[in-house]
Amino acid sequence: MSLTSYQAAPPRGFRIAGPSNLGKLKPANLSRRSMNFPSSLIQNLRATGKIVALTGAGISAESGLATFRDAQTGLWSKFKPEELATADAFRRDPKLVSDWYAWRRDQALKAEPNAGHVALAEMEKRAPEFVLVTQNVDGLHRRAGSKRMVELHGNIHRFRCFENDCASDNFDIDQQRCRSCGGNLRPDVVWFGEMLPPDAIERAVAAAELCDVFFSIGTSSVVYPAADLWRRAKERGAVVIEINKDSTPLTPLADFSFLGKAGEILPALVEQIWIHESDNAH
Ligand code: BJW
Repeated sequence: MSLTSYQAAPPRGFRIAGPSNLGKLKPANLSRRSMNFPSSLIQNLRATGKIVALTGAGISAESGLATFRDAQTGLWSKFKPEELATADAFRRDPKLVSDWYAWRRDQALKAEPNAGHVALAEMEKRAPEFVLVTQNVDGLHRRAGSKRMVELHGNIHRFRCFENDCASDNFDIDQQRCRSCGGNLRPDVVWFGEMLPPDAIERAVAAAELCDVFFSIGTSSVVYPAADLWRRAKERGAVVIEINKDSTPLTPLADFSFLGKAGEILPALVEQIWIHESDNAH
């Protein structure tokens, strides 16, 4: 299949659903004025249930969370996220790194899932073998209703013992201390130079190698091993679709590349593939 790039026009009228109105996200609430997607893509998606969606920080941008490689604002503007997200940074200055994560945890709790998160939860209900693989640690996919998901880089809302990786979770969260050994607590996320949870990367690779359609959504495609998953899918014959506000190293290699916001493109796609189809059947 040849490379195709589309400049996505926003589907006007799609309603953004937070957790409280997830139950109301029925076909009637979705926009009728959708984008036009290529018919080969529509056929492909309708014909298969084996879909993997890999997401990155860009999908949470429309919920108001900073992406990883955006400039940070305010208090944190003098720090580079890449330099704070390492075990060395934590060893050097645990308070600085813990405070940064506390700030991000707070931002994530205040944020609401956006239409992109909701559309992926809807896709899961319609595609029988759908797997969501996320690099995000913010918990917004789960809050949007996604269930079949793999968190590759952990979860910012959990902690573990930094000093001894103590098996018990007897933690003093307020003091950020492990009660078993007295050591510092760290967020249960994957920093640069650390192995991904073996179970998570195994499940992600297996899903990528089995799928017929692989979406890469809102990720810069530069952090490995996540950035390699699309290649594994493509080598086994999957169609690779990218949705991103800007181009990335994947863009020239994807089968379809949609330049635009995930929160606008994904709901329009779900509507056209599954909801129009079921409407037409009645
Ligand atoms: C929108 C949008 C909208 C905005 N709509 N789009 C092979 C080759 C080279 C290097 C390596 C390699 N294998 C391993 C490495 C080393 C390293 C690595 O990849 N380095 C590269 C940077 C060069 N990888 C690792 O260290 C990994 N571990 C590992 O491989 O272990 C084995 C090993 C160990 C020791 C030695 C050797 C091997 C671990 C990686 C862990 C990454 N951790 C972080 C932090 C998590 C916790 C936290 O959140 O604080 O994960 S770093 C950060 O990057 C975070 C993200 O999940 C990850 C990816 O970022 P993401 O999501 O793509 O965000 P951005 O900001 O980069 O991009 C946002 C995108 O959205 C942009 O493209 C925008 O355009 C777009 N966008 N708004 C659509 N509305």
